[in-house]
Amino acid sequence: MPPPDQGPTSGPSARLAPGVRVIHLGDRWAAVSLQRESPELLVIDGFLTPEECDALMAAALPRLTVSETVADDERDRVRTSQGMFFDPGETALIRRIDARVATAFDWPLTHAEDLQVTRYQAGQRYDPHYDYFSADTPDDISGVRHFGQRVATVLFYLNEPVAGGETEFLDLQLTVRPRKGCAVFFTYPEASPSSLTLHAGCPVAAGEKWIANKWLRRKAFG
Ligand SMILES: O=C(O)CCC(=O)C(=O)O
Repeated sequence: MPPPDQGPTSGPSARLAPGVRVIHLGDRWAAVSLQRESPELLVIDGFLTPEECDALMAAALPRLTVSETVADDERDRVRTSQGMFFDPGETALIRRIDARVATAFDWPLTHAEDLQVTRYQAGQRYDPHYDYFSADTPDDISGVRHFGQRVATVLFYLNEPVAGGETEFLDLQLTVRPRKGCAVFFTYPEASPSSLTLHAGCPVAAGEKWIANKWLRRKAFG
């Protein structure tokens, strides 16, 4: 485990050889249905069980508030959804998911934000954005000095909207359709557009879309 003020030397990664189609999550194995390099991007089926997805949505529902973005004044324009954060290690389920993320992507639990759950209703979306913080948002850059930059995202789909709600990676010409329990992992070791991680949550055309996010940091968080 690295000291809290000093990140691990290399970044989070599944460290899978090209073409490997399974990943060990610690307590279970899961199927890798897509693997790309530069940036490392994996789609992992069954990272969460359907029951775990249902339990996360039920626990999050009464605590949802309007979602924020990296720049609050932008929130109506770029992200229209409701969200909440679980407290660190709040329940056995949260601890289990944290442990799977740490094992799968070889990254200390200390260097990760709390699990966020987001609900999009019909018509809601998240416009194209990067997950790292930029120098254009001074408050966030001050957070980066304390907690380190974000270096990877784990995005979990908790349900399947009736229509729409795909995640689009604009630089990669890649569209991922939400499938319950599936996780998308992608890395951006450099906080720059050269990471090719510009992505968007497409508008939900019908039904609801529920996701969870875990962002991994360069330094200890919290
Ligand atoms: O909703 C999606 O598919 C993408 C969500 C996203 O980009 C985010 O939460 O940072």
